[in-house]
Amino acid sequence: MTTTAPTSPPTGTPVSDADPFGPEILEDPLPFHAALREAGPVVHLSRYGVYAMGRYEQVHAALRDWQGFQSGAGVGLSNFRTEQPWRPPSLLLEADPPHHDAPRRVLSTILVPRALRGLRERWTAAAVDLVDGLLARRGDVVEFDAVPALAEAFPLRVFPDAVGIPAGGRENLLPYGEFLFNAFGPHNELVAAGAPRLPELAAWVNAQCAREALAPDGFGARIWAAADRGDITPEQAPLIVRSLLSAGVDTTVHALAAALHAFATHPEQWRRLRARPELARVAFDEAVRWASPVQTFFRTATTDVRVADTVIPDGEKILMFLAAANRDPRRWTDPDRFDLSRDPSGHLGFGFGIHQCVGQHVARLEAECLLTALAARVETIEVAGPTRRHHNNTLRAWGSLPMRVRLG
Ligand code: HEM
Ligand code: OVM
Repeated sequence: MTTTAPTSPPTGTPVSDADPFGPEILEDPLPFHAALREAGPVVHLSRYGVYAMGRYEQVHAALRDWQGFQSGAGVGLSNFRTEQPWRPPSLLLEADPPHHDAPRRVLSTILVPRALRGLRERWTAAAVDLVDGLLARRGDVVEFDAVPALAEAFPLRVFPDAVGIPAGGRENLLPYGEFLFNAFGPHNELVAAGAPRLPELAAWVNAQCAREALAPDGFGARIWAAADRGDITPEQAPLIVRSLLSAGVDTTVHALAAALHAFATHPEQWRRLRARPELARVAFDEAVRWASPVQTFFRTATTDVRVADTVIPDGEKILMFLAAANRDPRRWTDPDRFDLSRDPSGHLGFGFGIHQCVGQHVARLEAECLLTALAARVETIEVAGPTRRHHNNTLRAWGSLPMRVRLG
């Protein structure tokens, strides 16, 4: 058997020395995504000794092939076969069948659309209340920063209550997620900057996962009830609650920010939504396709796997660019257009296959409630000043989105 040094790709495979986790590409990843797609179906990233895929066809195929592209060795750069994970691995995200099966079944039952029906009324009222509070101030033109005022405020108002965690300490949720999503990337400055607070944040999150910490009627209590029924073990329950607190906040915050930015820069699409508020759901999926708030995840080759003409050796890491696939012109007409009249289904912003986002119905319900409440009161929405990106190794995020809305 021959061994391949991690930085030398099979001959014929295109090589890139770009750093997709460096500040230039995080500021504007689109040119790199285009170059990656153009270079070939699979590219070797010499800087990290990993393979990368940016075309829809190959990313989709890898997401479907969980036998060849495993998650159990971690979905970040770190390879759990050789490196110690920074926290006990997720029983969903970082697990393969058969271990993945029971936690996945439990969580998908708790988060299916019909199980969320009872939340719609409460979340609609919460959205109307938030929007009214923001717009009540003065006159018929209002300015605010949409990141804290809407994109962060709404999920933080509804999601932790739905999980059933106590009120104290919720300010830890976003910083914890911020660290977690940085930690899927290389150990760069973004990870180093978050590290000092990690022990405190992780201890708080873990404490919220205990049965005693959780309200009797939330997602968290339903996970513990599944343990009582024997569907999962009592040791698994707190880790599954941890998945909700890990994956359920920053993702929706940045997705909502992306949707608000999309509308603020596409006034004709806002008019469409105003005329037909039932487009809110498809608008959110189109925003997730267009912006891909979760940009990337890794897999690990379980054997020598062939992608086009490249054989990726067993144990090598593969970086899948969901964001690049979501704008692949081979799959999408006019991929860079944010367009409510397209059918965005099949986008990879929530992943695909056995790990496809189990919380997607929660995310869509949040977005539907907030966008509908806004559309009912806001005639026009525009960018009101310099916007600022927030850099994260996995998330495409806004730090600030100054906006001006005209009521009507
Ligand atoms: C999985 C994106 C919201 C919980 C995923 C995956 C993606 C994703 C791309 C697939 C990961 C992979 O294949 O390795 C998003 C986006 C969201 C969002 C863009 C918001 C717009 C949520 C919410 C929750 C959640 C609200 C919780 C209620 C999870 C969990 C997994 C997951 C637990 C792992 C599922 C598994 O491995 O079987 N998400 N997510 N997500 N998501 Fe989401
Ligand atoms: C988890 C988890 C953490 C981060 C992201 C995610 C996008 C899942 O702990 O299961 O899915």
